Amino acid sequence: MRKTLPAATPYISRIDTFEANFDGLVGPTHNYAGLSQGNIASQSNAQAISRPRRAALQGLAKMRAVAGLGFVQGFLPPQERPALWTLRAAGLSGSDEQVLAAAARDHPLLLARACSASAMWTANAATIAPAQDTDDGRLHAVVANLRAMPHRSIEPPQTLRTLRALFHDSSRFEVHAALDPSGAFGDEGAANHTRLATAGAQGIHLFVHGAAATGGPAPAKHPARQTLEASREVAHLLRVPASHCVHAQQSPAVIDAGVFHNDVICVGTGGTLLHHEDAFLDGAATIDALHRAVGDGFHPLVVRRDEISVADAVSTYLFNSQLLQAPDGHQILVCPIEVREHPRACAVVDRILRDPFSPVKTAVYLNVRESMRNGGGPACLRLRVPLDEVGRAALHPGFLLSPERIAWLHGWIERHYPEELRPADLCDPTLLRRSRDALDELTRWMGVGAIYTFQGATPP
Ligand code: SUG
Repeated sequence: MRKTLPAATPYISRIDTFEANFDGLVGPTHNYAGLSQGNIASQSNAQAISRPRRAALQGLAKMRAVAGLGFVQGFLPPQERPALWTLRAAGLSGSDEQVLAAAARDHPLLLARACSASAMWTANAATIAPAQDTDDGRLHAVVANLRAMPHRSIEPPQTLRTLRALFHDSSRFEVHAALDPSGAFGDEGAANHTRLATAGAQGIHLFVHGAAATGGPAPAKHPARQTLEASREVAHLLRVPASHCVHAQQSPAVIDAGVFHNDVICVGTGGTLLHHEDAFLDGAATIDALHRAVGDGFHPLVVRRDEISVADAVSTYLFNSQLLQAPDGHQILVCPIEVREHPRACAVVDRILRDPFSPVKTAVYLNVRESMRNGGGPACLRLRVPLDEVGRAALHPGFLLSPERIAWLHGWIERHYPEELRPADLCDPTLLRRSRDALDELTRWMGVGAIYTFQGATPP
């Protein structure tokens, strides 16, 4: 069934354990700088005019829609940008205005990296294992190091501060710093991780890497961002038993076709794994291993290449839809509207909804086009956090949303965000000042104290 969105309902889940989603609030410097090699949308929209206000409102509308479907919804605040400390570390000095002017004149690429609002894609913030899966009964999160892309590698210290503020109760949560990016550890967070679980059972964790640092099959054109060594270390830090982990390699050919994260070609929740038949290097072995680990409740939904090509999957972001499981077990696919506009992608969704054995019963289409044009769909924009009511009550409430709080954020975005940004606007000191004022007001409203460098937060 296609659904129009229902009016907002109370955001309380009625089941014992549920998945809360923390979406990245798009920052005021959202722009198109073509910074991500291997990400086709980022490359092809380089230097286009961006619309930060529209981007943030689209993201907020998605949060409202998912909350309105009855799911617990939270947000992670934007990071401080421009990241002036990265420009100073590169040797630029003087006042903030002078640093920005020198960067624009002599180091435009460094300036673009320092201005990226890429922290909006919180699927790359961290990897999470819920309390019921870990050997010490606490939720563990490992911040992603994002070392593959220079503009993203500056995110982890702030992500650590932000997640430690959210998960502030150390008797229930532990947030680990990112893996050392030197050597074998390239980690992209939850974008390369899927937790599958059937009712009441401990979760099975699927970790997907692009290549092993020690060699073996690897893409020829584009970087393999996630390494096997990083996935193994993350699994270890999460304190998930090895018997509950499955490691699989992405097909190098799909990385070269633009699948820079596994969540561009695969999404799962509950017992369901929706994926393209070309997603994995050895698809049959991966599905077999998951079947053994998850048991009879495992439900692979395979999309054949004669239904949709990898290229069309990448351009529509069909598999970057958000898959949500309602308390009664039925699942909802939250797709980008690009899927509805593409006859083959839309036919895949309709086929899945018609399949009497498919747990996916509903599709919802949302417009997050400003993010899509940088290669971020609905699933990239959210970090999943499986919780029970006790865990939820232990979260910092400033990160959680209600209809009133969404309305406040709406007004805050309208007050502070620029309508449009061109590449030449990034060095404007007014953008820096407006962004800091906005974040200052936001964190005061959230009640989280000083978490940003400009507020005097000490780096962890
Ligand atoms: O890392 N784009 C992001 C998109 C991340 C999508 N996330 C997931 N698939 N989970 C990236 O490539 C583009 C920024 C620019 O070019 O201006 C960018 O960083």
